[in-house]
Amino acid sequence: MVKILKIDHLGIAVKNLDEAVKLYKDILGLELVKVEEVPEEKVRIAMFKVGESYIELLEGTSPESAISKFIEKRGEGIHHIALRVDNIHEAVKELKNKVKLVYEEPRTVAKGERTITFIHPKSAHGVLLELVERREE
Ligand code: CMX
Repeated sequence: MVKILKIDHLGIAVKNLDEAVKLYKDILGLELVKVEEVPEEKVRIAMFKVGESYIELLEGTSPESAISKFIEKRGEGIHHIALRVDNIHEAVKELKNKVKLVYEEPRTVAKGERTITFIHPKSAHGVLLELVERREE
């Protein structure tokens, strides 16, 4: 059985990251943990801490980005739910014959900080599910 530890974050696709940050930081008063570019995924993200989890705002940095395509088709909104796993390679081994994975070989991104894959929304009742293992909190 895959060991899922918690909801790591909710990913929200936005057109303009700096504009969206104002709502979460200045109006809602959440703690902005970091803003970073993730070139492997062609996105720029802002992470806000909400209790034990995060809200991740994502802006596409290229028209080919999954985020830009999502916004083009559906507009801004919730893009994915990320589940923290303790061992992503074990999780992939366990799941690959049961669901459609976007990356059968998990990708390590953000200078090694996390390793990710996704369960395709067609295998998950219309929700894109990210699986993420973090090197450290
Ligand atoms: N949530 C729910 N459904 C989604 C979706 C999402 N985020 N993205 C696409 N879909 C739906 C589309 O609406 C479409 O449905 P219909 O056929 O009913 O119209 C279907 O999935 C299309 O699937 P597809 O043809 O396989 O591919 P897409 O080009 O739309 O890409 C996906 C979908 C999931 C493969 C692509 O978005 C992907 O590779 N995602 C993983 C990478 C990613 O999302 N990176 C950004 C985040 C990075 C980070 O968190 O750091």
